[in-house]
Amino acid sequence: MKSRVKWIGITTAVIVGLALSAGMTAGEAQPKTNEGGSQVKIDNFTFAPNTLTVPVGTTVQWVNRDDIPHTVVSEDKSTFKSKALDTDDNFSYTFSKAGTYSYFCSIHPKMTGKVVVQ
Ligand SMILES: [Cu+2]
Repeated sequence: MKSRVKWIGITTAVIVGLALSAGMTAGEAQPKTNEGGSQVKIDNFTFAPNTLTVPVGTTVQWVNRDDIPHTVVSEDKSTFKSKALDTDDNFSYTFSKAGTYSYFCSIHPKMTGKVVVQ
């Protein structure tokens, strides 16, 4: 009885170990399109990080992890403007000029965020 429990424990450890190493290999093989934390997560009516600082030329991706739709619209409403993003949808914009870009969600205008490009 005791040895059987131990065997199950070892098997679980091996399976978890294999899964982890497989995951790491797959992660390394992917092109690094979002290097340096250039992703903004939308969840619970919040953009996180609320202020993101990136170098010029960075493509920032917003991904909606909330269970209701949100949008990503620049303050001037013309620099960038996403469609309504459903859960797990994403939107990307490449910042080719330095500056501070404030943006908001047009569905919930109290949701605001900022990208600082330098
Ligand atoms: Cu919203």
